[in-house]
Amino acid sequence: MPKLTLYHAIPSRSSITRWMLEEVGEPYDIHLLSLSAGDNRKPDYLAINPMGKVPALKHGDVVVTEAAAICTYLADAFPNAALNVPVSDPRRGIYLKWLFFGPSCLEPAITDRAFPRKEEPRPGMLGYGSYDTVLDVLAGAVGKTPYLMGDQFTAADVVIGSGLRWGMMFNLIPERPAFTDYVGRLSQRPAFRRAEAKDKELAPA
Ligand SMILES: N[C@@H](CCC(=O)N[C@@H](CS)C(=O)NCC(=O)O)C(=O)O
Repeated sequence: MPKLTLYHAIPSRSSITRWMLEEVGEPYDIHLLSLSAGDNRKPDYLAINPMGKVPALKHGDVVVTEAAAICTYLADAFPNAALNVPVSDPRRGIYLKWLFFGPSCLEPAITDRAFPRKEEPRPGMLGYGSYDTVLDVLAGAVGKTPYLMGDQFTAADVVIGSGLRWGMMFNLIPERPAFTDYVGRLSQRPAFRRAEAKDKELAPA
């Protein structure tokens, strides 16, 4: 079985993938980096991820970067965990939509909120359109069923749930009942709680 290693920093977006690894339930190693010490800009790490960003995942000889891609990859690589929607399933398209919605719509909408631009861009030029549209679309999706894919919890919930949780934590997303219920439900998952506890143990003092 090829070894899994997560290049991780606490706190950071790599916690999304730590949670995903806990959901998958396969053994993995952590390679902890200190962003404040600049470990992510050192040549040995740039050889793993030339972007100098965490997370990165090594699985045998394969290196995957970008949190949402790592979640997608893990869900497909370990189908027994039932965290993916297989290619043969017509629901795969919707599943992929949510996986991409995280980094292409939700995250930029949040970061633009945190760091407003000097000039208001035309909504047509923004991949996410408008902050309000992103939130309305998400509220409609997470308010109807327990998870984005209905009763099935998937990698898409790890990606979208992490974004919503982070946004609400920093008051960049309003605490609409649909969001607090959804994130509350996800936060009760044993894998999420394990990931948080393990990060707490490892976190630099
Ligand atoms: N698009 C990347 C973003 C990753 C990212 O920005 N990670 C931050 C930590 S939250 C980082 O590595 N920052 C260190 C730096 O840029 O020097 C992903 O989704 O994985």
